[in-house]
Amino acid sequence: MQLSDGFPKGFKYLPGYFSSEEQKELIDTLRHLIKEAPLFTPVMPRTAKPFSVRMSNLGALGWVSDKGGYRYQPLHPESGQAWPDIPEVLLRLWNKVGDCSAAPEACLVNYYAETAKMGMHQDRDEKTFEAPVVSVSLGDTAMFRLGGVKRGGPTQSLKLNSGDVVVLGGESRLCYHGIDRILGGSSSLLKDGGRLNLTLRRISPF
Ligand code: MD6
Ligand code: FE
Repeated sequence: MQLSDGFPKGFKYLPGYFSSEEQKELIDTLRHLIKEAPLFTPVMPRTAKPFSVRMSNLGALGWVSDKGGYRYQPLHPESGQAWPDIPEVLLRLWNKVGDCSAAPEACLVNYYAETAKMGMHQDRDEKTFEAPVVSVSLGDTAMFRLGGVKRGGPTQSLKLNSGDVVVLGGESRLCYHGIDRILGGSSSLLKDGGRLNLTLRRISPF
């Protein structure tokens, strides 16, 4: 089922896309990958204020933020190592739901402890907006806020549960969005609680 009523064109909300068995396998895979590319705490450009979310990346390029700005880079900022490959299961997801002929180049991994959140933002550090951003939620439920392409317009709130997939493509690609809060204890998928969000992205024009 694909719910699209009331959502911007090109936005897809695919609740329960991954079964609980598939979610467990994905978490096992991610646990190994995060050992190779540990979560780090990015800081805001200029102010150096730390994000409440911890991050890592998979793929040829990874999104980082530090005093110098936001950018994509091929190496982990702390270990200096290349990011691990994006696992097959996520490449398959992109091919199924992304409506895009080019492969993803980055998978941003965001870890939210119970108190973490993410302010309203657009994903616009990519060099192309032709490709969508495909997002997977795992672990505790999040309150996701979706706005329009202009800051300050009307917004709607959506609960993202473990296993849900969201696609920001087409006209919705540059919609503002953020995470208002995490519902702590709502899932037992992650041993230590909290939420993982994966976002698959294409950076280069194709
Ligand atoms: C999150 N998601 O779900 C934050 N970005 O934790 C995002 O920032 C996001 O869900 C682009 C496309 C889909 C998303
Ligand atoms: Fe985003």
